[in-house]
Amino acid sequence: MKMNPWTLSVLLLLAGPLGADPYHWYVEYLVPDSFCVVEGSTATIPCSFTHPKVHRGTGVVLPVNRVVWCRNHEYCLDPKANVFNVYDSRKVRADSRFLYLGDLVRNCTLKIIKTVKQDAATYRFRFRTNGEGYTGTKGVIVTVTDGDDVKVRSSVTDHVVKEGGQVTLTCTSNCSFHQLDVHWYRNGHALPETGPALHLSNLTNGDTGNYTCSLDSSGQNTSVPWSLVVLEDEYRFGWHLTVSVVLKVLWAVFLLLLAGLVFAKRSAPGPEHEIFYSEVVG
Ligand SMILES: *[C@@H]1O[C@H](CO)[C@@H](O)[C@H](O)[C@H]1NC(C)=O
Ligand SMILES: *[C@@H]1O[C@H](CO)[C@@H](O)[C@H](O)[C@H]1NC(C)=O
Ligand SMILES: *[C@@H]1O[C@H](CO)[C@@H](O)[C@H](O)[C@H]1NC(C)=O
Ligand SMILES: *[C@@H]1O[C@H](CO)[C@@H](O)[C@H](O)[C@H]1NC(C)=O
Ligand SMILES: CC(=O)N[C@H]1CO[C@H](CO)[C@@H](O)[C@@H]1O
Repeated sequence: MKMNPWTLSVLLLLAGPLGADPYHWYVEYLVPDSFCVVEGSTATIPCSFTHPKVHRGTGVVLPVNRVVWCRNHEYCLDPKANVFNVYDSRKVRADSRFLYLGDLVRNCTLKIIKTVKQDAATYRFRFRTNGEGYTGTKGVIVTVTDGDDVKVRSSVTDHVVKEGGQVTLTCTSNCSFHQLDVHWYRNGHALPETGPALHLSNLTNGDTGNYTCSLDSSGQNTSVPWSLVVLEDEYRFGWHLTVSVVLKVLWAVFLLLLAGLVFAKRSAPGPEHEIFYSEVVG
């Protein structure tokens, strides 16, 4: 049976995703769907692409002749290209913070240096051959945070916890990408524990203090402090002790007064005694 190239390509497309498919168009962003960078730092979006090695109809090898990275546009196909395109191989701007580290064969890695808040967007890659183009529509959502949103959250609502109790503090931010590198501080001093959650159990007064977390080991971009007060049991015990001592003292005073009253009554010369005396004397 004789097949024309078109039929063959349709059959190949039906056969599913095949790396060896010579008609395959594909863009793969080698990062999570969404990731976050701290303002001022560098973001790299690793990316690779595949394009047909031959043209469906003519069988001619098609070199890629244009690559574009755009933001917030589904196909990077807007006439107002300058608004959406951050990189265009046809119009390279020397001063751009958007650097294309890729090539025209299979690597489409983009680097954004000195990220600013306005860089937060969905980034997509498009490439063209002479005949056709293809956009990786899935894109990558990049968020940029200044670190101001780093917060300590607690498993307890009250900042006062009883001695021996426990509390779990978690460090949250929009930059979840960085969460693995969380550092903890008590009163500004680094704690040995790292990671998004800090478990404090068997609390003692020594755990009282202001807790902060940061997203990098330099200690910059720390959260606002979360204060913990561990209420000592001794204090509670002391309070009970005071009450019982006061009660005992009151009881003792009462008994003394009673005894004094009885004694006074017995020793004081009453009218009956007078009679008695008078009788004796008389
Ligand atoms: C693409 O290029 C970048 C920069 O040269 C490199 O770091 C990366 O490993 C390359 N990726 C692939 C898939 O070749
Ligand atoms: C971080 O998240 C808060 C709400 O959780 C939001 O108000 C703020 O705009 C976010 N910041 C960034 C940089 O996305
Ligand atoms: C907490 O204290 C109890 C009793 O003092 C002890 O048995 C236990 O090992 C302690 N747990 C931790 C995590 O220190
Ligand atoms: C924690 O912070 C509060 C308010 O900023 C401050 O009054 C307190 O002294 C701090 N506690 C410690 C142990 O540094
Ligand atoms: C809010 C804050 O402290 N942001 C800082 C986070 O760290 C970067 C890099 O060091 C600084 O540029 C930000 O000012």
